[in-house]
Amino acid sequence: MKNSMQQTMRWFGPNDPVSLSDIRQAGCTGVVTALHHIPNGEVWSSEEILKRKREVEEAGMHWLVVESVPVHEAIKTQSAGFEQYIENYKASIKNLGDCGIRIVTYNFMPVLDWTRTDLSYTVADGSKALRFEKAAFIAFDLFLLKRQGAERDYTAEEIKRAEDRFKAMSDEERLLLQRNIIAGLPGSEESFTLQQFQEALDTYKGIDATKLQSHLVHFLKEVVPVAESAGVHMVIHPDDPPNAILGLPRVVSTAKDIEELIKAVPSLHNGLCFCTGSFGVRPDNDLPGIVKQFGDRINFVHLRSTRRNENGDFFEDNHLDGDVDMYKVVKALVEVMQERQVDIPMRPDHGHQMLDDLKKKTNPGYSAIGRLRGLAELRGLEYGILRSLS
Ligand code: DNO
Repeated sequence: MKNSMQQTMRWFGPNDPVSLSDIRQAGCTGVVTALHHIPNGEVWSSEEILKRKREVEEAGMHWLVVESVPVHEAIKTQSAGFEQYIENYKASIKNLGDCGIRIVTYNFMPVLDWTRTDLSYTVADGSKALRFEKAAFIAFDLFLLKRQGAERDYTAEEIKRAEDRFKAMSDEERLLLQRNIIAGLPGSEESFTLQQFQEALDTYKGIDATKLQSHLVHFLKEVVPVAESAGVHMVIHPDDPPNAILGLPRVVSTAKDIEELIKAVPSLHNGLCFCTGSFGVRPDNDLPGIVKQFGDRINFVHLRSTRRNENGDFFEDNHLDGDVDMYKVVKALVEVMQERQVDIPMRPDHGHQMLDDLKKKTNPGYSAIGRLRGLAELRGLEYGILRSLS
């Protein structure tokens, strides 16, 4: 038997409009979930973990990956109380390991988890996708947030485009843009008003990329040994989008960034959540190359494809379209799995809102049918690659 990707979907817990039974019917054997009801920074008790684990198992699947145990902002900025938050994090990891959950995803993005400007961008076939439009994002920064010194981050041409874009927006469109950026996308643990958002940005004053990276390395040096003895693989999720925004530093956007983290903490339990959607936005990221380079420590995979244009905008295309060469990526992953003799969990990351889901209230990116389509296409792609090996 050849090793192959374990097919999973993300489940946001009992309030998710997509049920465990839906996920099972999509052909998944695994579930990716988190205890979203536990406030960021508190310890996940074994009792709560086991309760969720049982729920998933009763639906005929396994809880394969935690996405995410969130890293408290105090840890990223090393501000008051951060040592205690690291201790709490260690306790959660130990409890997860004790309960048999072996893969934990997290990110180290300041303030915001993933960021988009448009959550219902209609593509040519009539389905709706998520999009990051640079001019709209700059318009938010300059004219809604009015961040001090923001104009220094952009070219005159970018500012002009943002001005024109802003002028053409109605009040409702401006409000919606603001909400899309700061009200929290599914899975992110924070949600802000404009004022709170500015205050959160201010906590990064004086923290550049070098400093943020040293905070991340400190966190890893503390947590990875605990993960190792608990039998847990930590996998960091790359920045989305993979470049600096709003004057905030970014430290997990390229192969070089990952290399530095590994150099600082070489344990194989310091691993990578390989997300083609995040890395793929940068043309200078060689995705199959990243799989080959870090194959020994990729323990979770997010597959999705973005399509970018020359203005720095991108939208989430169909899983096999867009700028990501999904064939080469999956082929490289298949090779890594045969070499390591492991099955790596994969989830179709996001999907278009389509068919019946267009009439429903869905979590942006996480509707059932779009992800089902993505998973089905990826499953077929991997199947073909595996068959061609024998
Ligand atoms: C977006 C997700 C991210 C991811 C976190 C990991 O859809 O890929 O929210 O879960 O960044 O910590």
